[in-house]
Amino acid sequence: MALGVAFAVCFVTGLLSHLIQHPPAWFWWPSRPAGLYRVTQGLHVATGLACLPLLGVKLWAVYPRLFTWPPVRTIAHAAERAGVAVLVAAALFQVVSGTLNIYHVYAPMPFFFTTGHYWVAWLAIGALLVHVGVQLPVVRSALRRRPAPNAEAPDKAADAPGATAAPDATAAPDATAAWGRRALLTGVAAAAGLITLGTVGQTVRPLTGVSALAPRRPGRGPQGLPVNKTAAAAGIVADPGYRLVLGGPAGERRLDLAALNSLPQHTAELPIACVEGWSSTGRWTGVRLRDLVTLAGGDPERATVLVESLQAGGRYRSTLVPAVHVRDPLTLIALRLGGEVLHPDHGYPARLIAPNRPGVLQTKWVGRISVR
Ligand SMILES: Nc1nc2c(c(=O)[nH]1)N[C@H]1C(S)=C(S)[C@@H](COP(=O)(O)O)O[C@H]1N2
Ligand SMILES: [Mo]
Repeated sequence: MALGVAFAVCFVTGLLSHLIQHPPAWFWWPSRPAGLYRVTQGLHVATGLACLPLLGVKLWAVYPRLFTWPPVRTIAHAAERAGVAVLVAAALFQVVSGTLNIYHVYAPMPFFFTTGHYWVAWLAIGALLVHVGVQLPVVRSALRRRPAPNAEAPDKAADAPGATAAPDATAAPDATAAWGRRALLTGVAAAAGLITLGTVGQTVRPLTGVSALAPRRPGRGPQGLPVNKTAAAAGIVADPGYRLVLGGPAGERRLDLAALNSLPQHTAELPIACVEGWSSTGRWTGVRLRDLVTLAGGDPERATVLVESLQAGGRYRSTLVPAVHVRDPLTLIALRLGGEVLHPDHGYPARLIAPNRPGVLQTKWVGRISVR
């Protein structure tokens, strides 16, 4: 049950993250609450990590059944076993690839992580639905049946005076029998709890101190924020001749830093919430994107905006900002973080910061803004 719940939450939050990054025409994602994505993606990574021990124990518990003889009895049995094979392979692929991704270990993944992780999620959830459907009668009777007092811990029951340690011939071969239900459940709950506590501090700030396994820590990094891509890695060198190119219905204009600083400045407390599950709040100051839209001759209530980085390549060099986020007064082209001029690794001279968006869409080193 715990594995099923964790898997379902992980699937739904992952799908949501995918839709926000690749929105189809029918999809709409609000700009408020500002920290919602931080919660949904935090849940995605936390439930995914909790699946490591849950899935491990599930596989260990059913392990003998994966190797029954004869392997196939009927055509229906063969189809069911093929479904289970897909489920096991896809589920393992998801938890392993997701974990490798948050620790930035890409060597064992000779494919683009995001694409693989997205498509195999559909395989896993499809195979899971088929599996649960096929096993529904078993699930139903198991949930209805109240365990007999002694069924809780077979080894204890065997020690009780007068009890005979006769093996239960009706029970399916099941590795959990050797352990006792309670010991097993306590063990897996402890493992899942430790993994969660050990990592969730990457986004739940009060737990940062106990999260020894967290790949990133909020508050840690230049100007108190973690950095994924440094300026050096992106090939960005500070250019004293910097001009922000602003294009729109009123034509194209170039704004140097003095011009940007002379526009009305606003401050917003907003998190960077990375798809990898870490997040950290900053106090950003800069120009409202909607003010730049007005300056470019666009309609700040309806315009969408393409934001492009000075970075020459890379998957995250540009983003399309939908109208809800453009019109939100919290959406800034930030020039400062915590009152200081942006650190080069945080996107100096200017970066996009918008409420309720994944980190990958918070473009750094902004060079061009096109109002549509
Ligand atoms: N131009 C550009 N902007 C970018 C990226 C990038 O690779 N290139 N990485 C993004 C990602 S994945 C995240 S999580 C945030 C991280 O911001 P930080 O490194 O300033 O904390 O920046 C985003 N902005
Ligand atoms: Mo990210």
